Amino acid sequence: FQLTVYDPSYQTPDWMKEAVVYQIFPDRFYNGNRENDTAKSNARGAEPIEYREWSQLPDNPRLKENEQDPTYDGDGIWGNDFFGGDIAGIHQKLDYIQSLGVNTLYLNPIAYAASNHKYDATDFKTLDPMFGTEEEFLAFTEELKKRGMHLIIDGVFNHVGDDSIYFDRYGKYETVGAYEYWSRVYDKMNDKGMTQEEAEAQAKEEFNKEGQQFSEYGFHHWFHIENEKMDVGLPTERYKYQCWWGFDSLPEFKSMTGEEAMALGLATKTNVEYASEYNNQKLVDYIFKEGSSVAKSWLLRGATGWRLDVANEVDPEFWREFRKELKDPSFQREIGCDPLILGEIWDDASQYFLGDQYDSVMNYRFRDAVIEYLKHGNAERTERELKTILEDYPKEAFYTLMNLMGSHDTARAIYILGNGSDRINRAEQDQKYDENLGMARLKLGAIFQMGYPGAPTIYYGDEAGITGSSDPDCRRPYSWGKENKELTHHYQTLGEARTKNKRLFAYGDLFTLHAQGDIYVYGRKYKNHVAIIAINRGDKEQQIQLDVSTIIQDGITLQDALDRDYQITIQEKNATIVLPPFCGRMLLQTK
Ligand SMILES: [Ca+2]
Ligand SMILES: [Ca+2]
Ligand SMILES: [Ca+2]
Repeated sequence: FQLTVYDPSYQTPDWMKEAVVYQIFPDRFYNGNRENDTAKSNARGAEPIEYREWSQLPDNPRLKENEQDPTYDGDGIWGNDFFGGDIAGIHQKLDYIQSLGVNTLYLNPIAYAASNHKYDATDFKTLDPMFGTEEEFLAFTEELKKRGMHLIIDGVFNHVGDDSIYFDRYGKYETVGAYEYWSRVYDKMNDKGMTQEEAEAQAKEEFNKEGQQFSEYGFHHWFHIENEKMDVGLPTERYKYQCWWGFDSLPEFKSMTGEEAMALGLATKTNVEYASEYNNQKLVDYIFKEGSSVAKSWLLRGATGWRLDVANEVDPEFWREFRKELKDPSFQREIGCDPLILGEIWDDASQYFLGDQYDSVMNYRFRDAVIEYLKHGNAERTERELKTILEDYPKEAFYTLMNLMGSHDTARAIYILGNGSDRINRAEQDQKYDENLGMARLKLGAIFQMGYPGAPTIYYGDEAGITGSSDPDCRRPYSWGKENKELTHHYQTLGEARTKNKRLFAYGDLFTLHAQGDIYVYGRKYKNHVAIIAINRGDKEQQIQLDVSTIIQDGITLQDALDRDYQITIQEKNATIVLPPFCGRMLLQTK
């Protein structure tokens, strides 16, 4: 085991401990304003926008590339298919969302970007025009506030899109982007034999004449672009530059030494003694330090937290300073809340929970452990895995974790639980996938999540029975009018129980009462208030008798929130629980 030594004053937002989260991929939830569907004329560069009907599936160019699928109906281009979902659509569906017991939204990126997933920012500070206007966004956050709801948005501060005001590879924006600048400089050096100094001077003059603006933040110095051509003679010919995982659509912020940053006019001092994006002080100012920065301006517009994409690829010092700025008491007073800082970390996140970086992470460890149990039994193993998480993390972080069953980055939970394989491109193509089995197990997974410490998180449409293999199949439009009502009702019942017993579930202690084979039982206790969550993932009825004297007294009666005819009374220290096949119970104390 490990010992995590953390700052004793480490605190995380209580609202996240009390949260039930609904994650939305905004293009795919609901089209609340058809006018913005055509707000842009192009996707990335000169690529067209591929408009798709709500009843269609996401374009998956792999179906064409790998399989020559005769039913393929896309245009072969990645990330340019749009369905029209927007902020107005989410706004209009808030009653429905709240009916699930949800009090917090997590939206995939909403800032201006070329692709449908928007992890390729064009302009970090502006709402994407296809998602709506500034007014629509402010009306939305105003409504969330009125309803006491919170909003987590998604930030990618490791890279941007090549089609952006920062890089401007395609010459679309008034600012002088880095690619636009250096490609012109290198062309002059290579074609006209100029020195770099001469080439830069002439390029600057030309940009000024064209009426283009050099950003005061020095965007043109934020990236690493070399005087070396790639793909020579092909339509994709370009100068070589550093990009995320080799994707030329995603240029990465350059790591630089303090001396380099000072020489480029990006800093007046060295922040760290090694090459880091954190030495680029103008970038730091722009992303989170000044009042009009990306991170602060969205919080001032009503968001209440940030989910940080590929957080582990950015210098931890960057995040330490990020936390200091956002957690500053006077800034918290200004925005009226303690903003959540949540990292995208897939494995052990202990090093980020020492009090100086994150409040929470997307808890994929929880997802993996619960899915493993639901698919294969062996509750002992899952209990060990979950206990390791509990032991690894400070309590403040553990109770704030985003406990998900799936996301935009994984196949849908119902599909995986129904024995679908995420190596198959489309759920319907997997002969082994059993949707009814997936649904039965998903229901149990929802019970597990809703009773557990941390914020249970529903990926939009999981509660409606939407299926899908890995990305992009897991990003299907919400099935309005064709929802699986039984499943939705199940989530609503659980959400109601979680809401009515908020303090118990948000702050209560956790007790594993039994974890063996197909059966997993845990208890929650807050002051004198107790709940028992009992799950049988097997296909045989089981009756279990458990000594519960550590958390509950004789004579207390508990009622199943999911089957109100079922009650148990504690007798001689014991709880006796009958669990039919594929049954989960959320047993709550009656008065
Ligand atoms: Ca496409
Ligand atoms: Ca729309
Ligand atoms: Ca430009």
